[in-house]
Amino acid sequence: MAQLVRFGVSMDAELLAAFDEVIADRGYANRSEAIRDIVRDTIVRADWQGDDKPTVAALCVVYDHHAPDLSRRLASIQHEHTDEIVAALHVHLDAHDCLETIVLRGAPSLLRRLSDQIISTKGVKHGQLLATGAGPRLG
Ligand code: NI
Repeated sequence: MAQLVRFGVSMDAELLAAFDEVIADRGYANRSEAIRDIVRDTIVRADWQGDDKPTVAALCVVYDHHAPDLSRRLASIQHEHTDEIVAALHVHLDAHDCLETIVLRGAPSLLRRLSDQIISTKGVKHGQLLATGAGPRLG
């Protein structure tokens, strides 16, 4: 088990009260758990600003599969990036729209470029990259 370190934090009382209110609304059991999540989020954001640590992400796109040539183009992009694409989930939302969640792994700049390429493909209605992270650095 990892070594646990305790440390003290000085903070304005009003700021702490506002923080306690927010974390209670979100369902945190205590400040420590909320602060651990903030620290992890800070590390994930820093990793995405750099480019030296491989990371993970989920790209979610919605598109009309009737758009000319779109399904073939999206499949083609994915077949060109089998090293970065771990898995894909395809849901037929209704008679027209499809939702795809594509799980990515690799260098942040590469994942961003791949995500931009997919989202900017003509006919994709909406797309969003969830840049996240994993591994021992997150505790
Ligand atoms: Ni579909």
